[in-house]
Amino acid sequence: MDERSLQRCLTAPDLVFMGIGAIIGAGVFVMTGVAAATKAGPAISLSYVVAGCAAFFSALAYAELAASIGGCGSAYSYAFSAFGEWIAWMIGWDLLLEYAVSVSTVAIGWSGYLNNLLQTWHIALPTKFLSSPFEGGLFNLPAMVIILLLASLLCLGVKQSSRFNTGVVFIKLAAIAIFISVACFHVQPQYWHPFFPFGWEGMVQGASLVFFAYIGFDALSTAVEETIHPERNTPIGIMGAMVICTLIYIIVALLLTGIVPYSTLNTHSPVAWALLHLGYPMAAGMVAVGAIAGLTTVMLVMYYGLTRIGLAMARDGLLPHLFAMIHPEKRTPIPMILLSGLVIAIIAGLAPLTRVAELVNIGTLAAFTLVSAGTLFLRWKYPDLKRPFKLPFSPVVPVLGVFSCLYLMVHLPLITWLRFIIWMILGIIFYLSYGKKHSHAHYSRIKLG
Ligand code: ALA
Repeated sequence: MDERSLQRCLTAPDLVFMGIGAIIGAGVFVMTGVAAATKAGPAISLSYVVAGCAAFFSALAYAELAASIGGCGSAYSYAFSAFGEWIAWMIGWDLLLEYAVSVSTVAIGWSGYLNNLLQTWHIALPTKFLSSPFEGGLFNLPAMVIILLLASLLCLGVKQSSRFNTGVVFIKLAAIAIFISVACFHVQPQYWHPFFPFGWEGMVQGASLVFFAYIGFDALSTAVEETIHPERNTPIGIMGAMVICTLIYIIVALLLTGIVPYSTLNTHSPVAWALLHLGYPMAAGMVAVGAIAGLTTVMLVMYYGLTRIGLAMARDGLLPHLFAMIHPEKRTPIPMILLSGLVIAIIAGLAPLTRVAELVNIGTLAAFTLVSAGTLFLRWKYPDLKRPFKLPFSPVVPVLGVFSCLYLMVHLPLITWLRFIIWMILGIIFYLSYGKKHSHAHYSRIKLG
C-alpha cells in the first residue's frame, strides 16, 4: 500500500454511463408514483422539469469546477480552493453523510425489491433477516450483503467497477424502454385531467421530493483523477448523463400518470405495478429486475464517490493517513473502501432509515449551493483561472443555482434541519480535535494561465 495516484482509465462514454448509473434509481422507480399520488398528481412531470432546472444549474457549476480544479474530492476540493480549509472540511463532512446515508437507504430499498422478486419465484427469506431491530427484525441481511459485494468490486479496480456499471445500466435502460414501449399504447388522456389536482404548491412540493432522482451526477466529479482528458470528458459525462436522465424522467412521469389514475400510484414499485394493472405481468417482472439493477448502480457509484472524497480529505490530513493509502496493483483506496463499506453495511442492516433519508436531500442541496457559489467566487477571485469548460450566462446561472437549492432546502422539514445541524456540530468537534492538528493542506489547487 502506498500513496500512488489513482489510475487514469475512464472515457467520456464510461462517465455518461456512470452518471446514468448513479442518477436513475429509486427516484424514478419509486418516488414518481408516491409524489404523483400524494403531492403533484399528473403535474409530476412538471415537478421533474422544476427539480431538473435546479439540478441542471448545479450540474453546470460542477462541470466548470471539475474541469478547472479537478482532484477526486468534488465539492470538498472546490470549496478548499474557493473558501479555504474550514468550509472545505464542513462540506466534506456533509458529503460523507450524504453519500453514506444515500447508499444505505438505497440498499434497504434494494433489499425490499429483491424480496418481492424472490417471492414471485416462491422463495421466502426469514422476515427477521429483512428488517432492522427497530422494525421488529434482527438485521437487514440482503442490504448488508449487497454493500459488501460492492465493496469487493470497488476494491478490484475502477475499470472493473465501470464495466460492471455499464452492463447493469443497459439492464435498467432496457427496463425503462420496455415500460415506455408498452405504456405509450395505453395512454388515456382523461387521466391527465385535472393536471394540477393539488395546485401549483403541490407541484413544487413534488419537485422537492423528486429532486432525489437527480442526485448522483455529482459523484462523477469525484472521478476526475481517473478520467482521461478530464477537462473535456468530465463536462461531457455530467451534462450528457443529465440530459438523458431528464428526458427519461419527463417521459416516464407523463406516461405513468397517463396509463393509470395518479391516485393509485402510492405503492413501493409504481412503474411495475402500472404494467401489472394494464395486464402485462411479464413486462412488469422485467421492470422489477430493471429497478433492482438501477438501485445497484446507484449504490455502486455513490459508494465510489464517498471513497474518493474520503481519500481527498485523508490526503490533506483531515482524516487519518491510513485512508489515503492506495493498493499498488489495484490502484484503489482499499482501507477507505473497506472501512466505509463496514459503516454503510451496519447502517443499512440496523438503522430504520425512512426519515433519515431526507438527510440526503439537505446534504446534497447544501453541497450544490456551495458549488454554485464557488464558481461565482472563483470567477471573481481568479479571473485568469484556466477554465476548459465555462458555464454559460454567468452570473445568472450560478445565482439561480444558489437560490433554487436554498429554496428547496427551506422547504425541508424542521427535524431534517435538526439532524443536519447535529451532524455538522459533530463535524466541528472532529475538526477541532483531529483535522486542524493534522492538516497539511498548505497548497492551492488553482492553475492560472
Ligand atoms: N438519484 C438516485 C436515485 O434516484 C439517488 O436513486
